[in-house]
Amino acid sequence: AHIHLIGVPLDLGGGRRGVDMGPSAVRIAGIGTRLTALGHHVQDRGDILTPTPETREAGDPKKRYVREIHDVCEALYAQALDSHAAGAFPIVIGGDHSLAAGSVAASATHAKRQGRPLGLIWVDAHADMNTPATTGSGNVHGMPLAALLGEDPRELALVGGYQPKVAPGHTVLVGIRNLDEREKEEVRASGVHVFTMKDIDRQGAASVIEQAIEIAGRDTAGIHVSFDLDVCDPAIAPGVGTPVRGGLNYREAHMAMEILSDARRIIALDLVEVNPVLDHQNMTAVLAAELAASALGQKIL
Ligand code: DIR
Ligand code: MN
Ligand code: MN
Ligand code: MN
Repeated sequence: AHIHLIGVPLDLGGGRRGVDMGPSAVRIAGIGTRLTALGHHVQDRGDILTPTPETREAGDPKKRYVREIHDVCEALYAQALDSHAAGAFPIVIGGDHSLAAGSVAASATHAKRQGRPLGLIWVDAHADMNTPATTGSGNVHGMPLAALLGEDPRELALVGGYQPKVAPGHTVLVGIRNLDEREKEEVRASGVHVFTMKDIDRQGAASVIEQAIEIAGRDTAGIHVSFDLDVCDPAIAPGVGTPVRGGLNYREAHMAMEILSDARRIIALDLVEVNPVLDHQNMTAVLAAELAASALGQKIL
């Protein structure tokens, strides 16, 4: 396939600095050469220009830096939509997860042009379904899925000029284990399909990812996978914005990507929240690069 790498060194959505180094770390970990070795034609489109938090005012404490994040998401939307229109597969390397308001919007528009809705699999320790009304932190990286499904925060919901981008019936959360109390109510009321870490413990990662593909793939133009590295256990991915114990182990993470690859329904991939400041020997970025390879056809045998 033709693959476009798009770096988004966005570090405005989280509470701790460092994820702006994620795109660089994942490139240094060899994502390009790993994908080229699989026979793909890889084009690195460089980074989307993103402001540094120290140079801006946070603004509304319930949605810090939302204006700046909106601008970055619009630029990413245009770039990722170009990739889709050129027949390429965009891999967006973050940066904090609020960038998904742009990347998923591009995939939704691409699907819409084919007359069908988008399927979305959100792989994350968190649900990212807070809104300015429910957030405790004011950190916008806890809100992008709410924006994609609904109206708030409106600056992100309206990226690309329309809302919503995805329907709850085509949206699946996988691996969640850390929700805020008010966010739990939002998730329950939304009608999205949820596979928590407990579901993975009980049913197995393979079964869960197969069910997720079935739900997100049914009657859709394709599936966007938005992968927050914090879904992985801190033992294998310490370098993330917000580590949470009890996540996917190394083989579960790879197997999820391998099964997604085998299903041949993915049209775009986000790899977000890599934070080299907290990492050991770039291992989280290396994991992200390896997982990209598994998602794009690397086979054990
Ligand atoms: C928390 C943390 N739910 C918040 N969210 C994170 O600030 O809204 N998402 N870390 O990745
Ligand atoms: Mn996230
Ligand atoms: Mn997360
Ligand atoms: Mn706008």
